[in-house]
Amino acid sequence: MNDWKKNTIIYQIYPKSYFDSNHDGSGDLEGIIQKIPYLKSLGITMVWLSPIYLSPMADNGYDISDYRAIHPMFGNLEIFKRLVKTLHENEIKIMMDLVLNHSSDEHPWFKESLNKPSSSEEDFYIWRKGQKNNRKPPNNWTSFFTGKAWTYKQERDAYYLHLFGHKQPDLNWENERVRKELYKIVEFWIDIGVDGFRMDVINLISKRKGLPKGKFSIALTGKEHYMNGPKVHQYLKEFHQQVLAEKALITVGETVFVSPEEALKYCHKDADELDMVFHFDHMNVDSFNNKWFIRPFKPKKLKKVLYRWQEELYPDGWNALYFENHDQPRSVSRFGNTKDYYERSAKMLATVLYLQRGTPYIYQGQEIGMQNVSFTDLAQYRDIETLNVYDIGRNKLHFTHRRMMKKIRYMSRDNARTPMQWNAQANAGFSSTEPWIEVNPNYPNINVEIQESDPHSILNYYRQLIALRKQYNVIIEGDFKPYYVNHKALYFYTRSDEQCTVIVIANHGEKELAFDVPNEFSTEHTTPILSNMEKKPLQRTMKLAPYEAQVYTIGKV
Ligand code: ISL
Repeated sequence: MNDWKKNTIIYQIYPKSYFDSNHDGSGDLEGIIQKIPYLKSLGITMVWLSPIYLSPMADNGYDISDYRAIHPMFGNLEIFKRLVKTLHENEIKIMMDLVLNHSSDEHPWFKESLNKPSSSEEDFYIWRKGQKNNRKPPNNWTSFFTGKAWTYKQERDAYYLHLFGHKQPDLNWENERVRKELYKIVEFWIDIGVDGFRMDVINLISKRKGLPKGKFSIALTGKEHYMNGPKVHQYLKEFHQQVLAEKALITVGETVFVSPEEALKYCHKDADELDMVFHFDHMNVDSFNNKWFIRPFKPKKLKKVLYRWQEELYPDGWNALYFENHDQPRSVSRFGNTKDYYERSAKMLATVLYLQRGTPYIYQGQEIGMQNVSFTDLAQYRDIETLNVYDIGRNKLHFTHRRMMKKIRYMSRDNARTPMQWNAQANAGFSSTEPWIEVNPNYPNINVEIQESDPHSILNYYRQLIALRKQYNVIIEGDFKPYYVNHKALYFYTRSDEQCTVIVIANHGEKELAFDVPNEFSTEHTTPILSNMEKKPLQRTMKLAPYEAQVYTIGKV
């Protein structure tokens, strides 16, 4: 991977919730343009936009009905081009979200496929006759959003496959015409000047021939027949060769349920597929089998997963470093302590994550420590997955309302989707009118404006971390080595190259922690370079307060 790619620091924007410039309650592209000075001040070098294409918005834009058009809620192509130009003038690149596993059922391709049946190879979607004289779906696969992965249509007297919502039919990648059409779409955006792509659930695009019956699973029945499916690497190599190769693009694939070994097949430096992937191992540490079966968070689990990925993707792969995105709860609420150590724990989490080897992804609002939202009423939620899960929980599993609301408050994707908190004015300065989803009521205390003026804020800590990555090449390229791997709360790892070593130490716990610094590190020639408390010298025996983090350099820089 080229150096510029390794140096890139990516900031994810969920456009609907970022900044509303036209007073309709939803964020838009013009709003992002207005916030470019803020983005620049963070030091990030690329923004990734969640989908802004034309869409009926059944899944907030992850259901696309025209891949070449912008949803009017966000603006139009002219404004988009101005956004690209203005970002580029500010030395910020732009990454688009590509949703190529499925489209919307309102896409003309689907309408045509519905009304003009063809043979299964020529179809743009995956249609099958049902079992039992067409009365039962073709197989037992279930959808990511609960329920069956098949919907019957009278028009064709058949069922179509949708691994997500019923308004998100899966595209038939077996059909070469489908692939060619999708590649043309990608070229369209490259020609406009886009610098990278995040590929939604890209490891699901190849389904096993015959669509066999799946093994029952509380998580997802059928997944063994399409996760990293038989032709996924063939397709991605073709995609790379025909469209992506030789272009200055960053690509990241969202790959659900991959192991490091599987991940390497996508992002090995010689794979000619993707630069890196988003895995979910660390997002599963507080649940069991299925994200809605929540269990208490244990810091050691998280640490082990992070270390494992650091070690196993080295040296031929490359990590995508993230704790948050538009599908995940807020990390400080999840892995930190918002009650007693709110700021400190938010900074500690950022320290251990972003000094690892890989590309940092910061999700909007994470840099100010935005927290989960405590909606009390189901009607306050907007997310399709959340609403479906409530329905199944109540009506199929007979869980109480209280139990379901507790799960939702912890895990709902809407935790990440409440409007960006800009200031203490009405609607958190996000919009002059009522937003599409309520703002987190904590906005008078947690917002950009307050944190701008406080040198010790979470926001300014993120700026320091970003600056460090730019200052020390060892943080980008250096080897990773963990110590105290079995300790339940202590992070101790190094990054090193021939010139310099960076030591990262942190206490992911509620109790003070004492430990010895291994003898191989001289305490004399170390320099403290960052801390979420007071910087202090490295000593043979160290004490760390709850959630304290300290970072040092040894040697020439
Ligand atoms: O949040 C999840 C549901 O439990 C994840 O499993 C999520 O569905 C999965 O990571 C895929 O996510 C991506 O594709 C979805 C879309 O809803 C998500 O927003 C997107 O990130 C379908 O396009």
